[in-house]
Amino acid sequence: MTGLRDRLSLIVITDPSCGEGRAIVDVVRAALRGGAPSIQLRGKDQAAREQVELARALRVETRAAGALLWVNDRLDVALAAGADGVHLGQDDLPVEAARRIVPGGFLIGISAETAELARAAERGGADYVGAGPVYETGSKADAGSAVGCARIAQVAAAVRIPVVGIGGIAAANAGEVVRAGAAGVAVISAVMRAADPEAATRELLRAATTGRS
Ligand code: TZP
Ligand code: MG
Repeated sequence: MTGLRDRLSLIVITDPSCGEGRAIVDVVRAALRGGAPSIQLRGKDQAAREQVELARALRVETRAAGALLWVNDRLDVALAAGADGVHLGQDDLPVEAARRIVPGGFLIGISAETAELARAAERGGADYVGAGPVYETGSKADAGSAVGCARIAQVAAAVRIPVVGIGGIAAANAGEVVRAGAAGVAVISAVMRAADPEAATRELLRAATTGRS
């Protein structure tokens, strides 16, 4: 597993409400044991100070496992913690602006729910686009309605950079998202709220990579 496309086959996204009083770092450790190639720190209600501390802890774990570490929204936190990349939404820093202040090789993912937004992200220098919500999700209040696999196919056909599907994805439907053209899937609840995050990660990875071939 070396190329970016492979490393985007599964992005496990953290959520502070990861269930049953578990610490995020412990759930991430389990996901890494299950083979997660990418971890994204998403701490919507966490202060920068708390995020940077957590990001540093996750940096240690991801480096040991050979996985990529991404930070959602906060480029400052990503850079301060030595993450591999940042994931930006349409209301965050524009990708062109972010590019001006990151070191060479730093990765930038952009949320783009339409083919047009995906093309703009690619033109601006994004390394991948995240598209969704593919299915209904309870994990993001303002996620909007499900766009379905047909939209994933449209977005994937519009750009050359990898597309990652997000929203309501679990082992049972990850394969169809990848067959529609996604390089991989990003999940919160399917791992963060799983009784056994290691096994859940392994299953998701199997489903996502089987969907490819
Ligand atoms: N962006 C679009 S849907 C979503 C985000 C962050 C939430 C994904 O969470 P889940 O639990 O995998 O549906
Ligand atoms: Mg965002």
